[in-house]
This record gives sequence, structure tokens and C-alpha cells, in this order.
Amino acid sequence: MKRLVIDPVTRIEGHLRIEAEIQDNTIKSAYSSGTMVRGIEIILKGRDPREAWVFAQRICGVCTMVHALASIRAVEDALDIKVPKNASLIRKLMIGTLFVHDHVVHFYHLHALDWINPLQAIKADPVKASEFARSLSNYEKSTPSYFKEVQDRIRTQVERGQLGIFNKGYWNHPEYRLPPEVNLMVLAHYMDALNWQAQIVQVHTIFGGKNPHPNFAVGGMPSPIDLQSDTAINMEKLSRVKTLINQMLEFVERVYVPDLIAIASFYKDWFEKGEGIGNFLVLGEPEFDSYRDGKFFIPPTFIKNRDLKAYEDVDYSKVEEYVTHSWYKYTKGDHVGLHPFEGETVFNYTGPEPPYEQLKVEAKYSWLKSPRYKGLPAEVGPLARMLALYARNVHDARHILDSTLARLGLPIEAIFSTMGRTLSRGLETVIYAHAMKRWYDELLENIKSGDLKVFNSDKWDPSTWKREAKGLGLMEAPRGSLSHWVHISGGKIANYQAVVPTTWNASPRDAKGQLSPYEASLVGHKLANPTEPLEVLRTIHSFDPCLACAVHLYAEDGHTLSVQVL
Ligand code: NFE
Ligand code: MG
Repeated sequence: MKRLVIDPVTRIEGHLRIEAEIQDNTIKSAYSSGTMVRGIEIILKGRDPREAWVFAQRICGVCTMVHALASIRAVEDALDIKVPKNASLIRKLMIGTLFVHDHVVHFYHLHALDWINPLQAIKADPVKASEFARSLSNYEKSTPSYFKEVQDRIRTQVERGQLGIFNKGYWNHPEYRLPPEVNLMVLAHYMDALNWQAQIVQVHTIFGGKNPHPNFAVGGMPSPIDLQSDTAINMEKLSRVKTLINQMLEFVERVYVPDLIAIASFYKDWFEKGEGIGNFLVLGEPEFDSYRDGKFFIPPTFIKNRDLKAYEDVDYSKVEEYVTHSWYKYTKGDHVGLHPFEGETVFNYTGPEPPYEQLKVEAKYSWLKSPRYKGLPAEVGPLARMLALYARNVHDARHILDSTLARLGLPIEAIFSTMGRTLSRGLETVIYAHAMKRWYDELLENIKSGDLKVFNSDKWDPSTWKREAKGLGLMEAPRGSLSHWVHISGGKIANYQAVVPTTWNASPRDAKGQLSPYEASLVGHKLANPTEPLEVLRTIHSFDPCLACAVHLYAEDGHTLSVQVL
């Protein structure tokens, strides 16, 4: 068997290496490895819990606020801090904006080039491209002149031999199957989305001062509401938010989802591969920050072996992380699983010294731990959430999913796949964009009723805290279930564990040798040309990987231990 190595996997966030055993151009086994580490859980120890979110937020700049909010929710849970309604609604509007932003950017700028071939767009007839686009939606920019303008730009780039962002694609790969007009249409929207995404994040700047990494606060939000003020959240700023929400909804419904369905209709075989393990987990998005009232926007749900009828509620005591194949060590030995409240983050790099050809996959091979639920690997993310909503039939999910699959002439089983994952991401974006309109109306109504409160200072003084406190912060992040677990002792953080979506999906094998979703999803893929592993990229990108942002690991004497990038 041959070992295929892809390192780094590009068009993702962070550093991911995939190794796969191939025989007759078919993947027999696969290994997923996170190749860099930061240790933010260690940095947080001993700090004031009220400032933890600022450090935790730096875990990532793509899901730019989720670690801040998960951290804040964990601390609010531990210290029993109630969040004012306005603050919860503002946070929700910021979450909604993040989902729409992150999913659209993923679809066009990180995933679309797995399906569209920009060089083929040169051959398109802009009039036909416009007719095709108009048959899908009434988006105003779908004119022949707009498409021709985009086509002229890419043609000039190609003629000058300066492909820029489209350099080094596998553009002669036989798996690119779209007609030139569809390539041109999606390419035009790729460009369009670049400008659009820069606008809509203004919701974060209005409520949180900046993006990436907007400001938050334990106990509420740091943005005062005062309709008479020029600088606080006033009517002008709220109207701007409303306009931006409408722009988001328009782009999602008239551009993103139609493009997604168009692409899916040409790649129906991708609804038959890339599933993974068939277990799906949603830890839950609370309706009002705390999970303790049992109210959820996305309900906690566990689905085993694809069985949507036998879905289960979630027991948070059944989450554990293993380090059997991760470069960490546990006091009790590396074969046990630890619940995050008992979690340990102690480095133990036993990997090959760079430069090296391949990882020692029978031993430790990743900086990611292996989270498991009830001892089982489980996929988190848009597909898991759509399945949870479908199983429970909330947010009209059954109608949304069934009608979309019917348009494509596909049964519900098709959703358990690479393309199903990509489709689910688009459909949940519609759900979030519509919810934002409701949250906006609720916020306005609450403000108009005279409630301007955004911050609760009752527990600001540490002398009011219990000596020992533990808290869980839940947050459905764009890539899946995020949970932060904090133990506060004597007013300081005694232990802090973040169990992150991409950790669930991209983890290495566990103590029982069970594969993670990334690893399992690749098995059986047939590669048209192993030197251009486009098929692997399609499935891995369908998860929208985000490895923790790049920071080198230093040994005690200060020299860099960064692993080799091939
Ligand atoms: Ni860095 Fe993230 C999301 C989180 S994925 S992008 O979504 O948490 O690991
Ligand atoms: Mg962690």
C-alpha cells in the first residue's frame, strides 16, 4: 500500500495534515493530524475568570467570537450570573451574523474551487450564464454585462499568466464537471461575496466595536443602549443593523442557496460518499445563554447509527477526551478518557523528529485530543444540526430539507454524505438569517418598552463568589458544538478545558482505535489521480476545517519544534 500525504491541506484555517493508505487508487485507511499547538488552556490557569474570554477568543479569528462567548457563558454559569435580555438578544444577533458570514465565506472562498473551475469560465456565453442564473433566482446582478465583466477579468489574468488566487489549482482534473456557464456564474458570486462579507460584519462593529474579535463582557454586553445618544446604540445604529440583516437574507436566499443547489445538481454522486461514522452530536445552542432553563434555539441531540427516529437528549457528563494518539499525557495513563472538568493539558511530543516522511500513526500523531460521547466518535456541525432539527422537526427543518432534496430528486439518506454536509450548511444559514429578523424585532420591542439594561453587575465583586465553582459554556459554533468547561477556585481559574468542533471532527483515533469523522469519511474514496487528490479536498473541506491558528511549539530551551511542511 502507498501512503498519500497532504500537508498542509489548504483553503482551511490552521494546520492540518492528512495521511491515507491507498491501494488501486482507493483510500483504505486515513489519518488526520493537527500539526501545531498553542496551549491556551494552560495560559488561562490562574487568571481572573472575568478576563478569560479575551484570551480564549484568540483561539481563532475565523469563528471570531465563539470562544469569547463560550468562555463568558461558562463563567456566568459557574458564578450564577443572569444576563439581561437585551444582552442575550444582541449576542444572538452577533451569532447570527457570524453564521451567515462564516458559511458564505466557506462556501465561496474555501470550498467552491473544489467544484468550480474558474479557467472554464472563460469559455462561457455570458448571455446563457445570465439566463441560467435568472432561472434560479431574481438576483439583480445576474446580467449578461456583469458576467461578461467578470469573465474579462479572469481572461486577462489567464492571458498574462497571473492566476493570483486561482494559482496551483488542479484545473485539468477530470472531476471538474460543470458547464462553463455555471462556472462563470459561481465565479462571479465568489467575487461578489468578497465585497458583501466586508459589509455585513458591521453588525459586529456596531455591537462589539470591531471585527474580528469583537468586545464582550461577563454579565452582559459592553455596548450601552441610549436612543438619545450619538455614541451609544441608538436608532440610527439599530436601523443599520436591520438593513444589514436584510442584505444577509437576500444574499443567502438569492445567491448562496441557488448556487449551492446548482452545483449539487451536477455532482449527485457526491451525495453517496464521504459520510463518516453515522453518529451525530449537537451539544446545543441555548436560547438565553444558559442551558440550565432547558430552552434551546438548537436542541441538544445525539443521533446514533443514522437513526433519526431514536434520537436522544444529551447527557453532558458523558463527554470525554482521549489522548491515546495525541501528543499529551494523562496522570492516570493515556488509555483513559477524562471528562473536561477533570481534563489535563500536558504536552508529550513523541512524534518523529523533522524532517520526516510520515507520521507514526500506530503511536501518537496529532495535537488534537479525541473527544468522544458515551465512548463513541460523533460528527458535529451543520449536518448534525440539520439532522437534530429534522428529527425533532423544529424551525420547519423537515419541510426545508425534504423540499430541497425533492428538487434534486434525492431521498433523505442522501444527506449522509460530503454534498449533504455542504447542503446542510447552506440550509441552516437560511434558518439563522430568518431567526435574526425575529431577534431584531424582539430587541426593538424590549427597548421600546423601556428596558435599556445590557449589563448585570450583581456579581462583579469576587467576594460574592463561591470558593469553588464549576461552569459549562455551550455554543453552537459554525463548525459544530463548542463547549468550554471552567473550574474556579478562590476567585481564580483552577482548570480550563475547551472542547472544540474541529477537535470532535478531526481528532485522531481513540483508545479503542475508533476513527474520527474526518478519518472515516475518506475511506473508500477513489482517486482519479493520486498526485492531485481533489476528492480528498472535497470531503475534508465539506467539514470546514479549523485547526487552532498557527503558533509554534517551543521546547523548554526555546528552540522551535515546528513540524515539517511538505
Ligand atoms: Ni476556528 Fe471554530 C468554529 C470553533 S472550529 S473556527 O466554528 O470553536 O473548531
Ligand atoms: Mg481542548
